[in-house]
Amino acid sequence: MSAVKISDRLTVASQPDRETLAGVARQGFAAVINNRPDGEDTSQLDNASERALLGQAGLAYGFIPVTGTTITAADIQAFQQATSGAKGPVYAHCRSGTRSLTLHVLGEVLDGRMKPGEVAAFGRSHGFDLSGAVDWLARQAARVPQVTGFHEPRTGSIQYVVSDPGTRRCAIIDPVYDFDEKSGATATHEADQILAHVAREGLTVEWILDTHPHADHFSAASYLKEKTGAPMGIGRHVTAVQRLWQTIYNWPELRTDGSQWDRLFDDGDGFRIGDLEGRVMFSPGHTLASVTYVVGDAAFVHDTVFMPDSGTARADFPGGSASALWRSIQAILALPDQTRLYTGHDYEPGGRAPKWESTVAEQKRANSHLAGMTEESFVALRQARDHTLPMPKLILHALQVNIRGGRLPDPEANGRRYLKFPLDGLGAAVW
Ligand SMILES: N[C@@H](CCC(=O)N[C@@H](CS)C(=O)NCC(=O)O)C(=O)O
Ligand SMILES: [Fe+2]
Repeated sequence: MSAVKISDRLTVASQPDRETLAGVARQGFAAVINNRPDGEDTSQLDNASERALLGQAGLAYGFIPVTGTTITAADIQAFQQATSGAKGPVYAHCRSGTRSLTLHVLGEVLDGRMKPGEVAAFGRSHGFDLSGAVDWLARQAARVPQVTGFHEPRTGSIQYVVSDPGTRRCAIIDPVYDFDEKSGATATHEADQILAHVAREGLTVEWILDTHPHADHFSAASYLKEKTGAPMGIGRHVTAVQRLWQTIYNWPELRTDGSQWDRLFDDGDGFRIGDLEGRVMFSPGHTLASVTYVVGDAAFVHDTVFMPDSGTARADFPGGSASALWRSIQAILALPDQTRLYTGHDYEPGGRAPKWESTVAEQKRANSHLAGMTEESFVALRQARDHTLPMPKLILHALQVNIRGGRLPDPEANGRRYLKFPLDGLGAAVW
C-alpha cells in the first residue's frame, strides 16, 4: 500500500520519494505532514529536503516526528493543528503510514469523536494495525498524575496543569503572563486559557508553582493566586536571586526574604496535590534557585534538560553554573527510567512541532548534550555554546517582575506602571 484516503481531509501514506512528493502537489493536496524522525533509513528524504521541495511546490509542511513508543499528547495536538489548519486536503506520511494514522485516531478519541473500542477495527478497515494506538490509550487512562501542557509560542515556554484524577485537585506549574515588549502591553490570554481548562475539567487549584525565576517571560503566579486563592511556591534559594538582582537593579526597597511567596521549598520538601505526594529536588545550574517538582512518576524539570534533540538549558545567567547544572541533571537522570520528564521550553529545532515530554531512558539514550559525556566535556560544551547566545530579549524586563512572584511594578502617581533597566549592567552583549 502507498497512500490510503481516510477522509476528504486526510490521506496517510508510506514514505514518498521525490517524484511522489512532487505528484502530491499536483493532486490538489494543500499540506504534507512528515511523521518520521530523520535517519531511520538511508533512502529516506529528510526533513530539510521535504521542507525545501514542498516549499518550492507551494505546499504547507509540518514536521511532527514520532516513533511508535514515544508518541505524546503534544504530537497528537500538533497533528490536529496541522490538519485542521491546512487550506485543503492533507497528505501525512511516516514509513508505512501507521504512525500518521495512529496520531489521527488518537486525536479523534481524545476529542470524543471515536471510542477507544472502535480504534482497532477502524485501522483494519483501512489496512493498518493500530494496536499501538490501543495500547497508548490504555496507558494514558492509567496515568497518575494527569498532565496537560500548554505551549506558549512567543517564548517557547511550557506551562503545566498536573492533577490527581481521584480528588480532581491540581497544581499549575510555570504559568506565563503575556507581555509584548514592542508595545509594552500586558495580557492574561495564556493564564486565562489555563483557568478555562481548570474550570472545564472541574479541577480545584491547590498550588501555583514556579520552577525558577524566569528570565524570558513574566510569571502569571500572582495573577493566578488572585483568581484562585491558591498558594504560590518556589525554591527557597529565590532569596539569593533576589539579592543578586537587587544589586543589578539598584533596588534597596526590594524585599529579599522571599515573602512574596506563600511557601519556599527546601530540597526534599514534600507537598500534596489531592491524594498525590509531591517532592521537591533542588536543581540549580540554570539559576541559583531552580527546583524540580516530582509528582508520582512525573518530574517537572524546567530548564535542565530540554527534549533530547535540543540538549540542555544555558547556565550563563547571573548565578548560573554549568557544573551545578550537570550535577542537577545527573540527579534527575537517576530517577527511574520510565519517569516522565516535562521540560520548561521547546524551541522547535529544525522547524519540528513543539514537544515537551520525554522519559529518563530517552534522555539518557539520546540527549545530544548528555549521551557519552563527562562533567568536564559537558561544562566545556555548555560554556562554548553559552558564549554564542545573546541574553533572552526579556531578561531585564522579566527578572524585576519574577523576583516579586510575577507582580508587575506598583503604579506611579499617574496610575501607570514602569520598568527600570540598568545600562551596561549585565556584561558584554553578543553584538
Ligand atoms: N531567544 C530566546 C532565548 C531564551 C533563552 O535563553 N532560554 C533559556 C531558558 S530561559 C535557555 O536555556 N536557552 C537555551 C538555548 O537557547 O539554547 C529569548 O530571547 O527569549
Ligand atoms: Fe529559564
